Amino acid sequence: MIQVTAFKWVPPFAQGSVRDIRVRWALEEAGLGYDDRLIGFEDQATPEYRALQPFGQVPAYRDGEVEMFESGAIVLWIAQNSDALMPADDAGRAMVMTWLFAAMNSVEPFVAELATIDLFNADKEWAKQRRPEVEAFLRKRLADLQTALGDRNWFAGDRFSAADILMTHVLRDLRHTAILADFPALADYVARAEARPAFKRALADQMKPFRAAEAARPELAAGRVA
Ligand SMILES: N[C@@H](CCC(=O)N[C@@H](CS)C(=O)NCC(=O)O)C(=O)O
Repeated sequence: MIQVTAFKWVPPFAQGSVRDIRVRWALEEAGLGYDDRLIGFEDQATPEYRALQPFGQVPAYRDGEVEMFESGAIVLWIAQNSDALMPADDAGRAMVMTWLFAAMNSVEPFVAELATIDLFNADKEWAKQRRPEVEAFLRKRLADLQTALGDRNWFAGDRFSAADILMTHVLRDLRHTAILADFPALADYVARAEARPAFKRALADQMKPFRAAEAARPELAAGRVA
């Protein structure tokens, strides 16, 4: 049975964004069942967990064949054997890989820098000074991304693919801002991806343990944002 590690609970700002959702979503699209192995913060530093994920993070993944970490690599691995996530022809596969890496390497750093400022450092003086430039760079990247998408529904060959899982997840990390509203084609793209039943199942399954933890300890839910 495929196994994916995930957290038992994370603070509200991270709920729905933890990177195991990338893997859960890919597995759902591929029609593959899996077990989620839930870990607590106390498990992250254990030698047993570090052997699976050297940085103590989630997700880690194992199936009958391989053990892996790095969500992008895991999604790519799952996609290689799934028509739902990757076309059969070489040109199509190359395009999926291209856009999957574009999401992680050419878009995510800009989104992550803004999120780091807004979610962890908003009240710091350096963050207030740096934020306008970070947002300006991000907006330029989003404008280029929107142009690249054009009037297509999906990034690689205009069919849903593993690349869209990564790109959607990256863009979702802007949902604490209104920035995406200024890029309507990208906002529609994210909405289209989030409407997929496989995404909804992945999200619900990530949230399930968080809700259970909060039902047992209501103080954990304090500060929830949508
Ligand atoms: N590049 C890694 C990053 C994994 C990562 O940042 N995981 C976060 C959750 S989204 C985590 O486990 N954070 C806890 C920590 O770093 O201690 C991947 O994509 O798998």
